[in-house]
Amino acid sequence: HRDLHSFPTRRSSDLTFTIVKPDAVRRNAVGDIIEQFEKNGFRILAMKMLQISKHQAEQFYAVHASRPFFNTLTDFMSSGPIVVLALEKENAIADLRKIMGATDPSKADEGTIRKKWATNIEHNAIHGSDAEDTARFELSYFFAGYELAK
Ligand code: 3AN
Repeated sequence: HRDLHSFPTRRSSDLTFTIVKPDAVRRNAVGDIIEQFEKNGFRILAMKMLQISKHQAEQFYAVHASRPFFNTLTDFMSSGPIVVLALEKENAIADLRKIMGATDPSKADEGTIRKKWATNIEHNAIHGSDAEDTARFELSYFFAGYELAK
């Protein structure tokens, strides 16, 4: 499955995947968060708004299946619309993590997206891929290769 959806024309480290989570959509933070991507040099390759089912959230977060927060996390992620984006930049994965801020917003640096918009460690406004293999899986979960800008 992964091999069918690899994106061979780009360096994997330059491509990442992000979600504006339901809490941030509810707070009308979509525009502000996308502005942060563009201001920080990310190019939007694909973007869409949708609501996922509980089952889809469980598939997407399968790596966290054994964690104690899996059930509330997947309830939350399926609780309202989300915005998913494919982003391109040199060193995209690491640089997105930098502007997101720490998972726990009380530990997030000033000026980060989570510092501004996250409510708590679970309702934390944004998801960003943490490595090349997870970025590849996450991109392929939400986008077909033909949907990405050239
Ligand atoms: P990150 O989103 O910063 O990569 P992960 O991958 O450790 O963090 O966790 C995935 C998601 O699970 C987080 N974005 C957050 O919504 C939720 N989460 C992580 N740790 C906790 C926790 N201790 N309690 C509740 N939810 C958590």
